[in-house]
Amino acid sequence: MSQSTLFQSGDGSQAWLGYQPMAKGERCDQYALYSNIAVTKSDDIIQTAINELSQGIEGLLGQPAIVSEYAEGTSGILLGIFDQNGIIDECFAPEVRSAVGGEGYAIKTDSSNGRITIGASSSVGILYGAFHLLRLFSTGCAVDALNIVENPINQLRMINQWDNIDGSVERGYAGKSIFYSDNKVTDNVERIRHYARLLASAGINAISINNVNVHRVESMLVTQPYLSDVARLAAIFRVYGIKLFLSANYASPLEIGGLSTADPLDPGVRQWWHDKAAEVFTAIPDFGGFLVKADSENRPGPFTYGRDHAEGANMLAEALEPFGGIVIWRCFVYNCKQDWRDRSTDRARAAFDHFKPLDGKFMDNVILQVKNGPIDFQVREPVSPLLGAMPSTNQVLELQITQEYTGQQRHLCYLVPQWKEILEFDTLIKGEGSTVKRIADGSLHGNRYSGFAAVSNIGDDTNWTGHLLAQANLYGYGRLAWNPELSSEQIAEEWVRLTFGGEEQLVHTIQKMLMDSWEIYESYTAPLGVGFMVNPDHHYGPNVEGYEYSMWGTYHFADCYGIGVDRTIASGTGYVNQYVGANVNKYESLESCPDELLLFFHHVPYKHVLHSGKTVIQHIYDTHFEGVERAIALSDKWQLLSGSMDERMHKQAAERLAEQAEHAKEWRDRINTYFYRKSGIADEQGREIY
Ligand code: GCW
Repeated sequence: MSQSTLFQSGDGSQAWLGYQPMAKGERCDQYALYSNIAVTKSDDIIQTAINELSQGIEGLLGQPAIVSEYAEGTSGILLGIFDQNGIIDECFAPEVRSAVGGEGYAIKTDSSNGRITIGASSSVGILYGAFHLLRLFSTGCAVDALNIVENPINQLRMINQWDNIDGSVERGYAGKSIFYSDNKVTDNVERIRHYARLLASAGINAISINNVNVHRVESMLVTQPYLSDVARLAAIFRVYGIKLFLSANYASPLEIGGLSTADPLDPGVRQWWHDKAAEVFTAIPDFGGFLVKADSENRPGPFTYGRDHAEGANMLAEALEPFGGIVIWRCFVYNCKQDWRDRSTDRARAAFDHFKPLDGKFMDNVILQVKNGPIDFQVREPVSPLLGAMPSTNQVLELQITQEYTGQQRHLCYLVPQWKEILEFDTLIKGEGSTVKRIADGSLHGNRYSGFAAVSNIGDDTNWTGHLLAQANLYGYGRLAWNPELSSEQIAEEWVRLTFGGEEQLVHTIQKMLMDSWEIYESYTAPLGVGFMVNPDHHYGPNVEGYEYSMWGTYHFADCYGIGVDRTIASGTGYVNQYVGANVNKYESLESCPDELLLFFHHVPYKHVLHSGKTVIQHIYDTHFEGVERAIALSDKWQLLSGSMDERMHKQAAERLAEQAEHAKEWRDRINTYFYRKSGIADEQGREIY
């Protein structure tokens, strides 16, 4: 590989916006034609677009971009909003202009006058267009005949930080918070600004900046002096087109407001929230609204006062409505004080049982946020039957980018393929074609609000995500929220090229590692959709009975005869009945239940034969032995890339991949030993089991 194609930025801190100097040659000469940037009219967001373009061009071409106001005949990159300047309008046919929505853009090359024009109906459209063009430059695409029209498919494309004001991050695996330390909002905003760039470049347009578990000090983020600090952060995100939200504590009137109740129907409480909303919107006029975890895992909520979730959420929604704010109400509600002997309570049923009866009762500015699966971000779960089940209620899909149950950014697990499966799942709620992606994009039910939310995976580690390759999940989430039709392979390839440069062997090696990683992680952890089997509390590492007798409702019921949770209508918890149409039979019947979810839906003997032809027990042994081999192979493949990227970046991932290979062995041995001893059935291949 030639020296010039080596990626130099070094430590991963630039993530996918590294803009490393290009090798001299045809492409470089082509891009050099567009190193002037001309603008018809600017504002803060367009200025951001200009800065980003300048920075990108300077990095790639090694020479500063020249920025000017548009004058007759200027060549280079031209930016402008439709209907403001004839020169922009002339570049695009009227159909093109009308096809560009609020956050969309059009890009067109006119090689006769050496110009690439980015036109949009808003400044943020220009910013997204600028990032698109930079992506083309950075991945070495031809730009001499561009004719692009793009709109985001999803309306809300949100990130949830689970950051606490003491600087810790709940389920954070990449260091401390970049937002807070020592019970204060940080003054060191450069990192936050850089984060805003990364998010906007991937298409994110909203962020909640504190943990959904809102503790005492965080509850005060809506009051001075904290509110001024929050306003400072809002200003950073604003110029990147990102709206700021706060997680709110439902008991605030009681805990910080000096009232004796937080009952949503109490007039004093209503007034308190109304005044609070007014105060917040005075400080942050474009504030997004509140994200709320209520009556969930010991957090306060309307249940304390005998009120339901609709009464609870609507009270906040009324307070925010005059200012255009919204309430995002999480549906992660279940009994977390269960007894394992009680076989009728099923955590998987809980969200649907709680919320489905409330369809139509929520105000227009309430959105329900529903986790992708009915349990909790496991490596494999069926799609939550609540998604799409409330046609008269706004919903967003919640994903988890942070790898709580998928290796905690010590193991490689590229999650985009998992998310794609979720999005393609057909709920059949309005007949065939009622896919989750059509629920998330709002087209299935035509709701006012819809979209994606996801728990962030970043912290103050130099490379943002601890595991360098976990950056692909953050990038991939944004890209998928923008356009769920993009393939996992495409997103992986894009990210690799942007992060490591374009050397083909390297691109294909890393892309393949990413693409294989989810399956590999699944193969050596909890089998066949049964989930958990992790150590309590921190959730890292194997512990088959870690949650088996606890109150959290996450059991696998393994005994000497068999394993799995009977969630059938015929003999189990009846969870299967929450699905619609052919999905009910698919999961109810042992014959048609997909292997990978078998133990989620059924309790079977160890000798039950899967569709694959193997028995359950042999499947467990085989996948665990193979999984370790494949984890070792990941590490070996990465070793071969030494020398084709900066050593520091290589080392970051090499260490994690080596740890993964070792830790996979521990998973293998604990799981295999447990089931060998429980079942008394030997491995057909006689491999070593302890
Ligand atoms: O995944 C579980 C986590 C909790 C988290 C909770 C939630 C923020 O273990 O740490 O709390 O879900 O989603 O509310």
